[in-house]
Amino acid sequence: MVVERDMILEDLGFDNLPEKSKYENSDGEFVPGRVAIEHKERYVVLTAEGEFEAEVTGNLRFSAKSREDFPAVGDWVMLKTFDSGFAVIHKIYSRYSVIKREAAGEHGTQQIIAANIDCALILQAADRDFNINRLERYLTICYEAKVTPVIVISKTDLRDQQEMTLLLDEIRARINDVPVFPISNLTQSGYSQLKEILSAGKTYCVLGSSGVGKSTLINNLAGREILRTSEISESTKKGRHTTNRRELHIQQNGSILVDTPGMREVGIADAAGGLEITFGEIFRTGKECRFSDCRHIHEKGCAVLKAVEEGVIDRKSYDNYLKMEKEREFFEMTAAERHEKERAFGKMLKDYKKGKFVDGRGIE
Ligand SMILES: Nc1nc2c(ncn2[C@@H]2O[C@H](COP(=O)(O)OP(=O)(O)OP(=O)(O)O)[C@@H](O)[C@H]2O)c(=O)[nH]1
Ligand SMILES: [Mg+2]
Ligand SMILES: [Zn+2]
Repeated sequence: MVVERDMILEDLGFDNLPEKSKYENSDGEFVPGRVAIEHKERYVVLTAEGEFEAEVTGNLRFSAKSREDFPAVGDWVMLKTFDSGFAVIHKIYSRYSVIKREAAGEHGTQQIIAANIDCALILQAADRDFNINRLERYLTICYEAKVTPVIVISKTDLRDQQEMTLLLDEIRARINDVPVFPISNLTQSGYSQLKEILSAGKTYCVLGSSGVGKSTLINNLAGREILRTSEISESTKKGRHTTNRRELHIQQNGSILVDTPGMREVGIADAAGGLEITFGEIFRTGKECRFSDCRHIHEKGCAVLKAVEEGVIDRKSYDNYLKMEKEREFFEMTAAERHEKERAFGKMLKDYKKGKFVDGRGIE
């Protein structure tokens, strides 16, 4: 159960929508709602009338060109509701922000993690999960999504003060304009500072690897267990109640939190804008390179390479940038190839329907 009391649209973040007047002009047949859970093409949608189990119309399904044309958690949709508690989604409203990554195991395609998110809580645990290269990856997908990131370092109870200071210094050396909140879900230390940034009607998406404490954090903020959390099995070392779907929850203070399954891969898709913000210093320095299309790898007169040599730009950050930039280029190439294949296939189908093909040969 995502919500247990009568809701109004404002509780779902409605006031925060840039074009909310569009939604209010419904003709009575449809109601606006927000997708709270997505599970194998079944959705739980919250509306002012309550919670509905929903599917998309056949029309929406057939006209969908890619997965992005299907609803995602956080989406605002127009739906027709039935007394049985079932509803049909007719339309997805334009998204003001979309967190995406490259779909795991499917080069050149993107997967939506959540839509209409204001702020992402990037969780990393202070123990062995901690990895700054990965933090930069998450930052890149957040900036590309137009979502404000904050970094949350969990499990601080597993580290002593000195270790925590070192870890925070390490982050600061590479990332200096993102707030960092060290917390423990066990002792709830650091919670009061984190709670201060959670405001009513805004939507927060919790991101991070499996086992870092995303669901535990949301449960603790809710003050009770609304999500199952993983108990690590001693024999298999794997989580037993690991989160397997995205899920939106409205908190007592009115903030809206989206839990997500742990990510093993944070693949970079078309995230040129995200890279430019995450690696701002590299991009700024790059303006002084001799060649305007400098890739900062081995070119003569490269200002970035010089800054790396001089220690002005962190070498690990630079290496991570090159790796992600390569990934981005590879994504774009594969996506373009995929697109071209689909286009050719679409044309073939069209020609076939027009009777241009007989025995595999075109007849004009
Ligand atoms: N010591 C300590 N343990 C924690 C902390 N936060 C979470 N845990 C434990 O870590 C395990 C995993 O927590 P979850 O909240 O399920 O992790 P998750 O990020 O939701 O994992 P996925 O759903 O698999 O993505 C549980 O056994 C928690 O009790 C923390 O701050 N300190
Ligand atoms: Mg979880
Ligand atoms: Zn250069």
